[in-house]
Amino acid sequence: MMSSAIGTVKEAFTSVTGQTAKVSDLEQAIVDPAKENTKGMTTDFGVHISDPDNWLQVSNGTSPGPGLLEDHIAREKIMRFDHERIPERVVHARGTGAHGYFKVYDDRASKYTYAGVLTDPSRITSTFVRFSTVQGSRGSADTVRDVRGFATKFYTSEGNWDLVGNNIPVFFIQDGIKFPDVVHALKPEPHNEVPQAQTAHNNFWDFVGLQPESAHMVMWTMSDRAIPRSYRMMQGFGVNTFTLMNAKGERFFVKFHWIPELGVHSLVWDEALKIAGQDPDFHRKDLEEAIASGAFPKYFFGIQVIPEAKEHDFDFDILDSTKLWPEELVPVEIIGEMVLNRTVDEFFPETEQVAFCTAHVVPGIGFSNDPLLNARNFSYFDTQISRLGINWQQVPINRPVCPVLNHNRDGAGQHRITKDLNYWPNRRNLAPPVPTNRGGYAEYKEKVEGMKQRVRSAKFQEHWKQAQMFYNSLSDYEKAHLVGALSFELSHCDDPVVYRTYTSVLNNIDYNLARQVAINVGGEIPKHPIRENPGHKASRLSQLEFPAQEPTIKGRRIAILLADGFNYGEVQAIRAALKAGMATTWVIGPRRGPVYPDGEEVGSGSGYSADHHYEGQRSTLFDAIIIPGGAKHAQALAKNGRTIHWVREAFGHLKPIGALGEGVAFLREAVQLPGVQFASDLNSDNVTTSYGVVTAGKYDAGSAAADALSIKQGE
Ligand code: HDE
Repeated sequence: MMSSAIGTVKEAFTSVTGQTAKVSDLEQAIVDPAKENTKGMTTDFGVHISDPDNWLQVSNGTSPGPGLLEDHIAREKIMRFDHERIPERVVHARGTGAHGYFKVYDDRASKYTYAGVLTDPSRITSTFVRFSTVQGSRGSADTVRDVRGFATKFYTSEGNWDLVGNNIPVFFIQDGIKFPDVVHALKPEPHNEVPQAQTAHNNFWDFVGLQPESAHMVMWTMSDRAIPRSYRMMQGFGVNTFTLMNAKGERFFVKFHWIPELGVHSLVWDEALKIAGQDPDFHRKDLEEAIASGAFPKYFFGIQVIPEAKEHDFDFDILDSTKLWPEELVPVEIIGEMVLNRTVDEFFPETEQVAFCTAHVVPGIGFSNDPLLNARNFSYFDTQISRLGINWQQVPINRPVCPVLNHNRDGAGQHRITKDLNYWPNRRNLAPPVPTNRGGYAEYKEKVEGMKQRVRSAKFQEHWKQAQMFYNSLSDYEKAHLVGALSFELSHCDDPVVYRTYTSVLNNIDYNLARQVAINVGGEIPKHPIRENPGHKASRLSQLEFPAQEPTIKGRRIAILLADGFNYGEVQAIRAALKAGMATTWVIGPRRGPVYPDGEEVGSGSGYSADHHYEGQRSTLFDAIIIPGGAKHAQALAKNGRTIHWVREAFGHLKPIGALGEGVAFLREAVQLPGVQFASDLNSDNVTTSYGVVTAGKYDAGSAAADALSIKQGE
């Protein structure tokens, strides 16, 4: 393995909940007013301010007089405010970030690469991740139907490595020159800037209808993958084909994968739509809440590797970003994991200013001739200049944790003062190049030949097989969701040319799919298939094949629905059991504040504290609901339209609902569906489980709660 001359900074990490090298580095930039309370308020140039509330004016004290431009304190404050905004990202504007760390389990990847970050198990590498949606503006809702960005900055000893991925393994286009077109088409329409954060409009479907290479990605974006339950429960894919180089100088093609420990889970569409209004920051808060409660999100890191000699062994081109590498052909090797264990201190300097660039790779990792990657390597650097200025890599969140030294100088916002000579070669041998055998970045010596021309190579011309493979691999209800999603989106297109064209396009993928959607949206109902769908499938495309590593309720949000007169002992036991499983519990009562248990008079004593009231929250914001026993409480819940709606809606969204004792009667009344079974004997501890509804009489409350939640969503 090559050693690094520059990598003198050992990535330090004190404990799992401790501090990565990057967090220590950021501390130099942190200002904590609580620690500087002897100093008091100053101007930006450090002079104390006595009155930040009144603009200097000429006044007789009885009525305002003219304001004076001479007030440099007021002017500074207003001028700083006037320039607070920077351009939002042209895509992926809406996002949220967290710090974490990455480690590999052993050195097994050294047969493919000499990159220390991927091969040295003694290292803990600091990371910063930004999750995002693509289409909407910075202030748009989290739960919209969209691709999610999953961008990771690894602060390695050899420099920053940015793995800028998505939660979908393929992309809309094959060549980066089409990126402005696809983005213009999917963004709000130019004449009225509508719609926000969704592709349900004419221009998007017009574009993809005329661009068959998008078909595979469209299948993914119309699947449940595009409405994840949480950033903690989605996969990440590097999408592009990168390369790895080992110490012998051999090269391999590679695709990078993140697989969440908690499994891959989605919302249902009705929930996603409602949450977009009820809590537009749902995913942002979910990440923050999980980290704050110690349920640190974890992702396994995998690589798919193809030796250089096998590049042309597949019926698709492995450099085509509209194709994935089926795991049957190229298995995913899990080599490490990342844990996110720290929220940001301030959003703008960290999450907004973090700037990723696919061209940031470290020795041992390289590019391929993937024509999409080529464009990305140009675009990311370029866009950061307009967002952050030419010195964007000096911003604290972006600067590496290893030394940075070269002869690049000046530019707006230069923060470094570099002594001495600023050119190479120089007479004092300052900042010399580092040979590749001592850690300098080495390009692979690739033999290239051909004509200079604008072309798409042959295998890039086939667009349907993998779209079919993805569709065929889904379970029946995932297919039903996909039909629903296509029908929703195409119904929002009012130009018949658009929805007729797209329903015809679908007939290239599957005749029945095209028929169902065409019937729903008034499209071209096909009379016969125009292309055979031979039914080929691949494993691990359906998200059902990604359950949690271990059955877990870690980081799940559970609502306990209470009215006055509830069974206190049961609630205590339920909460303790859920807390032990690292779920968060929320008591929802008739009021935020005291709710009174059975035996305690309403209004007397301190009661039991409800976190929210029925109106303030909605069932959509929780993963499961529990209704404990208590006669008066159950009667009160049964008389309240809002609580009945709570459980009916949760049932409709396929969520586990648990009830105990008298709570069972309320649930039976509220659900009122023939076929759903409920515990009938309140004196028995037998548990009845039916359609995700778990009920018991005098069953041990803690176990009942745990049982209820072990039922998988969707069952
Ligand atoms: Fe991006 N993309 N992209 N992209 N992308 C940006 O860079 C671009 C593509 C992705 O949280 C921009 O800093 C081109 C694929 C993520 O800060 C910009 C092409 C994938 C993020 C840009 C692509 C992505 C971006 C806008 C086609 C999945 C957010 C702001 C050749 C692997 C990163 C910025 C963050 C952001 C260009 C295609 C993922 C303009 C030209 C494929 C996660 O540079």
